[in-house]
Amino acid sequence: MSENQTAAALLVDSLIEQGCDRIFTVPGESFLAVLDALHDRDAIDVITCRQEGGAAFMACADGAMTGRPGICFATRGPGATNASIGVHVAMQDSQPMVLFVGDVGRPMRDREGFQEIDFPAFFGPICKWAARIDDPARVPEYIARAYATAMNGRPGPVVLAVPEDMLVEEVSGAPRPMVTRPAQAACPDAMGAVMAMIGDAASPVAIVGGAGWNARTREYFTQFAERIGLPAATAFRRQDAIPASSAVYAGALGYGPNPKLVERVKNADLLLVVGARLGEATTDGYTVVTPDHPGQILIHVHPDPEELDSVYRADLALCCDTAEFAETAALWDDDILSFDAGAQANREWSEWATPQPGEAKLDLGMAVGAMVEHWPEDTIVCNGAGNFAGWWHRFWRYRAHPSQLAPTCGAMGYGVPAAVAAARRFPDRQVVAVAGDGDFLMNGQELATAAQYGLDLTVIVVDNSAYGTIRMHQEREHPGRISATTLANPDFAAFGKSFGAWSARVETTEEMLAALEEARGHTGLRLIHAVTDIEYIAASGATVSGLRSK
Ligand SMILES: Cc1ncc(C[n+]2csc(CCOP(=O)(O)OP(=O)(O)O)c2C)c(N)n1
Ligand SMILES: [Mg+2]
Repeated sequence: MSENQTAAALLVDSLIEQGCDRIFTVPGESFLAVLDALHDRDAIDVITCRQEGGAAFMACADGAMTGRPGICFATRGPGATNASIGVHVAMQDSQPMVLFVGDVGRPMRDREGFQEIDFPAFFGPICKWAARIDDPARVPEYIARAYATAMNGRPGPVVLAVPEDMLVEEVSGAPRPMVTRPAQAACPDAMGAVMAMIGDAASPVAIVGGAGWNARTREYFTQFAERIGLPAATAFRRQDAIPASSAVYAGALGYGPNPKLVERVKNADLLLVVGARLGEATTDGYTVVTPDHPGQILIHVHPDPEELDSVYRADLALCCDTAEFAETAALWDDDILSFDAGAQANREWSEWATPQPGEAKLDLGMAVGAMVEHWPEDTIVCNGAGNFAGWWHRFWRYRAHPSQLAPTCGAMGYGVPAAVAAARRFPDRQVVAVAGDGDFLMNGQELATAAQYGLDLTVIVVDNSAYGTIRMHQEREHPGRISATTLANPDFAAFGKSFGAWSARVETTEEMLAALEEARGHTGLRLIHAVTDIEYIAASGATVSGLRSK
């Protein structure tokens, strides 16, 4: 039990006890006491960012990589509202994260004090738990609970408001011991039923990823699926859940999926869904798999009881840790049928994921194909939202774990901050942020953070002078009536250079391939400004004018 410490010092020591080794922040006067406590605690690497949206995205991505909450500190009203995008993404992406918000002093509360917001009310609907620490003596309890809540069941974000005057109070007390994610085993009877149901199936498909899926889950689930020839598809933006090198990898669901995979899922007589929520993007608006899925058996394995039998009716619902499930399945020693479908689905995916030269002056399919050949297998690919991401989702081979940092909730601006977090967490790996011209300028200023910390990462800005995705939908709904979707852009290569990056501007496939090679040979910041034609809009080969004529 320590005496004479501030609540802020106890808070920081409680974070260290929970294994926190990094925080992302934009400072504010509301939590100076925390910054002061961090001054002489080397266990925590403090990353000072340029906008709280970027800082919160970094924390979300860090949580996705480590499985323990990524930590962000932001100041009251203006900082917290900026950071809210990261909280929303962590919620929809099921990623563990804790956002601390410096709050107004307790004597100022409820007068609409300077930058005051009722944070538990503001964040309540977009996080797992939002609370305020009023009593310094309870700091250890709140920190341990924040970690437990962020990691338990379906992981997600927690928001804790910390009043300025509470942080400077002196308090005695010690951190609570480290909490771990409870790993509930799969019930043996239910496992027997799973195996019997799969054994009776003619055309089963697995859809996996999410909810604390980790390297162990991946390893065992892949073993299991390979052993029985089970086609293993990944949920939207969970492509690193199964190695792309697996002989039964069937590709990813989500936007622009392989039509053959969609047919396979629709025609499956049994779906083994592990970790995935079967959200709107994965199921294309709840159509690829319908909530009642007539004629199909649905086995749903998820660590959170709230997810089971909620949107989707499950024929068999297993509430357990995905790694526990996968290990038990991999080591199951009763013989069950083996299917040809895994190899077949893998061939269909491989064909779909192999780029063919197209008409475009700068062919992004060929560029990603060249990256697959020349960049390391464990390269981490990060992206935000926009059409540009489609080429990487379709043609990049996500072979390592983690190797995909991409918001399942489709928030723009995620790629660069996620790449900053990845480059700091994995300094020996290649990290690539792929961004659109719209997407990039949402958080492109975090290149300053990358430069400040000497990080090695490459940014590819795909510039079609448009909010292309929206333009594409606009052309379909309101042909020929372009409204609010055109962008006049800066010189992105010069922008990169201003942060000290090596950069190049490319307009053709040949120039792009050469720039990629050169970028790979450099260290530090690298930026490729890839100028593309808005007409050439989707990895599926669709064009804006093609849509117009529909
Ligand atoms: C934060 C945020 N704002 C708005 C949107 C809506 N939105 C989705 S994609 C998109 C356009 C993306 O443009 P760009 O980054 O240039 O990529 P492109 O589609 O042109 O490849 C917009 C505005 C969003 N998903 N997220
Ligand atoms: Mg664009």
